[in-house]
Amino acid sequence: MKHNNNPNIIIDTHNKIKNMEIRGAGRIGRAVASALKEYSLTIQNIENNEFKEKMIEAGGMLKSARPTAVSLPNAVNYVLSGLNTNNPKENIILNAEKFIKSSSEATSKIGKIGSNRIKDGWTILTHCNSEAAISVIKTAHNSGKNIKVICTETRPRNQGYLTAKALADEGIDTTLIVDSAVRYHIKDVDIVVVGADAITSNGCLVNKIGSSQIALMAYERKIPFLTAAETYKFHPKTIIGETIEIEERAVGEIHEFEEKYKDKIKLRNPAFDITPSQYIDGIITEIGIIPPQGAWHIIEKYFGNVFKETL
Ligand code: RI2
Repeated sequence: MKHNNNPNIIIDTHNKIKNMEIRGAGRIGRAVASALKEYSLTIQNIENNEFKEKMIEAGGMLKSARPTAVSLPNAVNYVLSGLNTNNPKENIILNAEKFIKSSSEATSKIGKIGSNRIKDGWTILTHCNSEAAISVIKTAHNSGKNIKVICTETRPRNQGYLTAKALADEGIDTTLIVDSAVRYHIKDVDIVVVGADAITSNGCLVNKIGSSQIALMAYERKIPFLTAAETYKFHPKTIIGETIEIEERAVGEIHEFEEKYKDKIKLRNPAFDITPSQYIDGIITEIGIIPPQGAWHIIEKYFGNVFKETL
């Protein structure tokens, strides 16, 4: 990727996503939409192909920041679909604003819909740090339900601490546990709600590493396992057989062994895993809770025309 030809706003956003200063699938989507809008405003001459070429190059650079969360390419493609119109600059700006607004609205709709699944007195288990899952939990709490939440630490980057603090700030009864303690605590859990980095056309969930083993434990205990996923978390290309790349992050995030062991002990750091659809009770979207089997229809409905691949 040619960094030199890309302006600061695009390089900065790319770097912040890569080093996880900007993280969480929804936030990443909104950040790239906003960066593309700001960048388009800096390009004066839009009469020739240069505008289009520059925007496409910027979109490509943003897409390359992290490989797994589909909100990233979906947001870029949605914004750049404005290039195929008579007023490309105007429509890039409009699309970026529309994406950011509808993403925020989707999170609160998911909160309202998902909170209906939570009963008074229940304990919810969540993993990592998901705006959409937190919206479900907060809405249940704000509607007067007396709930408790168990948050996993979410090694290696410990995003569970962010979730625990956000919930405690709302006055929600919050407990933080290490990831390996989930099976010990699952007897106290009534429902699991996690976020989503991508949903495939066959209804599988790609989410933070550890999600799939939690789903398996919930299945064993017959506890509902739900994922909260805006419709832009559905992966259009899985419908044509593409598979999703699981990001492997730097192993230094896990541990730094002393010199003596560096060549002797391998470290692996996959950031996401795949939960098969049979362990998922429902996908909470802004248009309702759909069964995993409904994922194909969502992709067809939302990505058939709107989210065209422009790169
Ligand atoms: P929202 C996060 O990934 C987590 O896996 C989380 O479940 C998902 O994004 C969705 O988050 P990371 O960026 O969009 O921390 O619901 O690797 O906020």
